[in-house]
Amino acid sequence: MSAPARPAPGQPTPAQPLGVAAIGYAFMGKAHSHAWRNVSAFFDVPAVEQRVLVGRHADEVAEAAARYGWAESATDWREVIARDDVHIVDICAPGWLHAEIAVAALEAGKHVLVEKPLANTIEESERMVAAARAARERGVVSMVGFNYRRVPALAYARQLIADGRLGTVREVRASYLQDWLADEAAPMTWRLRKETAGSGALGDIASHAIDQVQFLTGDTVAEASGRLHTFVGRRPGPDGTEAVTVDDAAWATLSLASGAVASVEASRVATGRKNSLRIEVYGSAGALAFDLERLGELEFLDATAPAEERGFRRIVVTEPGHPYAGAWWPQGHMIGWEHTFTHQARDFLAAIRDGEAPSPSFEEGLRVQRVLAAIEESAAAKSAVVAIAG
Ligand code: SOE
Repeated sequence: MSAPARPAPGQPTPAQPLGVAAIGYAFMGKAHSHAWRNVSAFFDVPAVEQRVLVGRHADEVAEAAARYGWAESATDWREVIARDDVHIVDICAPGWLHAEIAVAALEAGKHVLVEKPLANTIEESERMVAAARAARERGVVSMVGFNYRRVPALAYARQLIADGRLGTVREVRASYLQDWLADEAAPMTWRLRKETAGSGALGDIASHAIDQVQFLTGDTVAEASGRLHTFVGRRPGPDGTEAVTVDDAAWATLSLASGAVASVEASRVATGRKNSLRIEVYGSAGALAFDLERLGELEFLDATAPAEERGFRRIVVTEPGHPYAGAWWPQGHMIGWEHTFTHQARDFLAAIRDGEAPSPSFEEGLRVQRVLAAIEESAAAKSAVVAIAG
């Protein structure tokens, strides 16, 4: 670990706690609040104070702030990012707000953590990357919240692959299946409008799968071909039914720079699948399999073992030597989905302390965005293979 960096201008000295403001108090705001509340108790990172929770509706955000441990609530994010006692801005708002808030916060010298996907469009993502680069010169840190990188089993899978235990990676199968939209009566939300969400299952959950493909293999997607489909075209809203303008499901095949090939499938109408991010990686010397619905386990096959002994073994990823696990409970005592956000906050705070650029950076977020855009372009063209720039 490098020597602790001097605090960026406007940031506290190491002895002072970092003040956090979170923008958004729904599902992601709740998950991030839980992480900020616990991170300094379980990990050796700078102390944080949950200063302000921001949301549009004064009463609701005040109630959420009290419940989730925030000192205050507010409705105007612009006033909040101007405060001297706020050093970290955590953006949990819908995608269409990411770019405006992130750029303003970075320009104000605040460290920024933003929920995935980075933004709704390439243009917004590029603006965010430019602001993050300029801020980095001033010691200001930024990161995208692809929280599944912080599932201990997936972080360990990456280590096994990097250590060569799979040999040459040939194939990755990644699927992310949910069913909260399987019911045609499920109501309209901002997640089903292109202008607020950017895309449907593609940006919301295929983005996680694509990030995992690149994270696990350390490789980059070079080409994509894709297909999108909307099964339920209208959904009930407050004023009658409304048109759904995003995909319910997405499929893609991806070529990686190394020559490996990945398939990605994402659906929010996969009846019976609740939150199933499944990843399989096949290499010349071994294979791995993971399912988020059993997130404490990793299956590993060592193909160098004698054929008679070969088979997938189930590793319970709770040993002190496994990533993040040692900070929690004795081995075998499982942690859950919410802990991935605590691990994410841990890595973000460690990067601030050490003056290092955390991963996934906004550049990595933009790279995922380019893959999403290529899948959309290919789907619209109904056959094309689209090359990914950069
Ligand atoms: C909704 O589909 C959602 O909450 C995603 O937005 C999250 O990123 C994923 O972790 C769980 O599902």
